[in-house]
Amino acid sequence: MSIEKLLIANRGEIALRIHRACHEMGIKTVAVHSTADADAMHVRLADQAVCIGPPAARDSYLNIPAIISAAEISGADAIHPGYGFLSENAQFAEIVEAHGLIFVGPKPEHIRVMGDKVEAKRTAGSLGLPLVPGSAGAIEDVVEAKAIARDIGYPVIIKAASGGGGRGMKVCASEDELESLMQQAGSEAKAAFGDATVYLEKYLGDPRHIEFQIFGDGEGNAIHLGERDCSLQRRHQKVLEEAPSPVISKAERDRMGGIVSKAMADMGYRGAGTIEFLYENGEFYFIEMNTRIQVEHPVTEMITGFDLVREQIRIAEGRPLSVAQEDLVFSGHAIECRINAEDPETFAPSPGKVQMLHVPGGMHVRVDSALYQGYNVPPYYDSMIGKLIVYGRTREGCLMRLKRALEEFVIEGMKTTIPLHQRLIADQDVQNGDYSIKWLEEWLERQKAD
Ligand code: MV4
Repeated sequence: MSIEKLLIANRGEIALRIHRACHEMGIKTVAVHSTADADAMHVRLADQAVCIGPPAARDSYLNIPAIISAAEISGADAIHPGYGFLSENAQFAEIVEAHGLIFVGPKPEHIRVMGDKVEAKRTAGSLGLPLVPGSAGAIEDVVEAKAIARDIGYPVIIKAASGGGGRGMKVCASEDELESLMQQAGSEAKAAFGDATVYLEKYLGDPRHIEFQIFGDGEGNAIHLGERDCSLQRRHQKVLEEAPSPVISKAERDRMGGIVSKAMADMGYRGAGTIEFLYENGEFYFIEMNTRIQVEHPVTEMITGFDLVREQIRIAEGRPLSVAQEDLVFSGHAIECRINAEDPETFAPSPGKVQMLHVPGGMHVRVDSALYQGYNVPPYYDSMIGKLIVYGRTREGCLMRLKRALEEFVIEGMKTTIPLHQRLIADQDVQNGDYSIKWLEEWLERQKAD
């Protein structure tokens, strides 16, 4: 089932990333766009473009009938959802397939299972992934919650089954707070996701966020591409990611990589996926699985030389995995800085017209961005306008090159987080790789103070 024409159901840098992979494979592309994105780079470069609605995402990039119609009108035979928007919508994947189109992504049933955090955890446990101690499934009542919390010990964390990405979590320090926090978590989850289901876990105080990239062929074979350390986050938004993690040894990578790829093979997983862990005191604890290509995938590409989007498309065409685990070599170090159109101190969005653009270049420097001089960054979408990804043979060399590349980067016309990255990578803890998921927000507090 060769793909000849692929519809890109996304915008911004990832739409461009997918377009590039397609053209390198001889596949024609169809861009879809909102009225706000008529002048976007992915629309200009694609072989065809279809306007699918007004600026609001729910009426355009989330508008399933409009996207399916665009695929039919343009004669596309596949749809790539990118990240965000419809990428983890199992129903969308089903509808795409029901129209005889190829969905470039996992089997709908796997998207659905991993979208429910309770089901995801149950599945991960049954596949042999290490879990955070906690309730076996959803918690029905306070008596049960108290028994489990006493058993695992406080503090505990209450999470929403439909949550994910940090939404709807409550940390509970002692039994007196448990009942009221459970009620709060349940009603907040009901309001936000239409589902009050919650579950309980031991609260880990100072972990790192380490995620493994995997690929499956959907027929019982899977590989891993090592880990990424994404601990530097603000309000559950990643700011800087790196591969490999500064704290994971080759032995640990091989061991955990073996466990995750065996799990994905056993589940019959298809396509790209990420298994997220918290890592504390030398132990991994599964928290969630993402069933999409991720923003930070380029750091894995840099240290493996393996094109993840190309592989997604090949697997969607029904081809086997293009590399065996033993042929994958991890070499050197890569760091990605997410560049947002935001005030680097207040993080207030700062959309506007690109008055001047100079992107860094040189050896081992990659910029994934759909910006161009004269482009108007619209205010309706995520503020990420690009990513700077830098490779070095060593982590130290990578940081030096990143500093150099950030110095070269010029974006005029809006505020960006480039100055934030310059301050961040100058910090001794970041230089030492000595940070946890709490580090960035604490550092930002200290920065405000001086
Ligand atoms: C946790 C945790 C501590 N203990 N679970 C936040 C997002 C969601 N993916 C899971 N999250 C967390 N789960 C237990 N048992 C702390 C977090 C967390 C976090 C995790 C990864 C990256 C950044 C974070 C920031 C705050 C809290």
